[in-house]
Amino acid sequence: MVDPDCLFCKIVKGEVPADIVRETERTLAFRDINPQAPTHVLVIPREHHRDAVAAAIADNGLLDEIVREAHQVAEAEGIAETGYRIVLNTGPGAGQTVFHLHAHVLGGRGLNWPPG
Ligand code: IU
Repeated sequence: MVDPDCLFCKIVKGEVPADIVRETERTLAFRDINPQAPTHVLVIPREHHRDAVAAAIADNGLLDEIVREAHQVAEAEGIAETGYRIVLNTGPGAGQTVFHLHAHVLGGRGLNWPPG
């Protein structure tokens, strides 16, 4: 499923450029254009799902794959040992601005808790 108006679907199709760091059959990982940490990569499914909950309902196993890919990104970036954060903003009130599931992978600096 593809949403023709979705920016991340356009990245998947190669219509909008992105700094891609990893690709699998079902996922893509690229650097966030507005990084909030030394490592800030987004892992997305190629298929369009508006958020993590929609993906979990529609496709058993896809979220597992997103998390596994997030860890592969962390390994490649050298932040897996120290620790990193996987963020799934879900809904506008939580700061979701792009309605195509994306897991933020953040690390390379101290990360405070609670988040803002
Ligand atoms: P959010 O969880 O929906 O707020 O995250 C959307 C992210 O997508 C945000 O961190 C943006 O900087 C990022 N992003 C991007 O990497 N490339 C783009 O073309 C656009 C947004 I628009």
